Amino acid sequence: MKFGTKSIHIGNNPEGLTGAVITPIYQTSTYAQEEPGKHKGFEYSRTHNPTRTALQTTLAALENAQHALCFASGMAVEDTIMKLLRPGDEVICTNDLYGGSFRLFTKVFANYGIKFHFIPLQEMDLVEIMINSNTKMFWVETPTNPLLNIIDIQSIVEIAKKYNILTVVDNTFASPFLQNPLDLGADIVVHSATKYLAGHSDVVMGCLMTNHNELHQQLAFLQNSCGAIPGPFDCFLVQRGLKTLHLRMVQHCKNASAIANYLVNHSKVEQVFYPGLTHHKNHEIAKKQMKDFGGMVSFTLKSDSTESAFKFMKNAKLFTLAESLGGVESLVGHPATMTHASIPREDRLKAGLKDTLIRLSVGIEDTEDLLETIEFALSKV
Ligand code: P1T
Repeated sequence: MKFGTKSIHIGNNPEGLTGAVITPIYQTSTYAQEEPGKHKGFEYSRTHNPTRTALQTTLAALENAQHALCFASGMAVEDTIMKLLRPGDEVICTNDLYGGSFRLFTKVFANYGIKFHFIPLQEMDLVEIMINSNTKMFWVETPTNPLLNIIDIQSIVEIAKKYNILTVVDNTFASPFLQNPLDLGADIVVHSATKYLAGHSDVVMGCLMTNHNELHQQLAFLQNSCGAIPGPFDCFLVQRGLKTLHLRMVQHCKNASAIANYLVNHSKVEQVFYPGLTHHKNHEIAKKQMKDFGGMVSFTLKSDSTESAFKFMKNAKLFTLAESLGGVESLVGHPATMTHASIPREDRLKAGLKDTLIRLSVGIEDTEDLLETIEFALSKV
């Protein structure tokens, strides 16, 4: 079964009592039991809820996984995965990653004795040097947020298997329509479902998928013990969003590619970060592991004043100035003061994230209108 059919049919079955075609929002905290311990598989909604189960079934199918778990946010997923580790364990992470992930790792889990190494994982020759007997996990974000670096998942997995290290891939920027890390050997895939999966900027949620039965059990245990679950209404919204993911992603990619190619040829633009550009340094790896190149484009202007960047953002009227990404409407963001402000400036600059970087989450509007907006905003710089 192909992706679009799966997103519409798997996990979406008419409900037994009435035949309702859409899975109901089971707004209940608990379930009647016939006798103590005798129930229909649902005891309490922190552990299981039918609306959540339906969504998890769809999500697992979209990442070719046996198991999926949904959480209250992308950060709640990351928090739960880190609880697989013990004091003294070490994690090797991408040095360009979502600022909130950096904050969780360095400001929360570092206090519990877990050590994080941030390196450019796209430079494969650096990877093996960082491994020691305490290394337990690779945290791979690809494409990276916000610089759109591409990390070779298969090559990381090869090294990870050699040293018995878990590979976790944050697949938020690609979406399962463009990239399936489990097929490339990763152990766990993570999404901020807030983004492309939900797709309409109206819900905050996270999810993970895996093919390991034991890991799934451990993660479900942690989820139930710690409790960061999404509510049934949010599950309904994400399940609805998923049904058009395959259509939305095509237009996101088309628009982003048109904008990236326009920016590359503009006299006021210094550098464009988009893995679909043939001169992008990881373009060949992107071509190998992704079906298309995604809806995110970052760039810098030749003028190195943040004021110029702000002027662009102010005048790009169809791009709302806001955090987040992956919704149908285009957004523009300034990572240094917004999504990545929690990373110390020195570390940001070391990773290549300049104060003047502009990040676009390109929506699914008509291409011509978006190009016109970009042209106008650049004329004001
Ligand atoms: O916002 P939340 O659903 O908790 O997801 C966190 C998260 C995890 N991973 C990646 C790659 C992300 O981009 C995010 C959230 N990012 C933004 C809010 C942003 O604007 O970049």
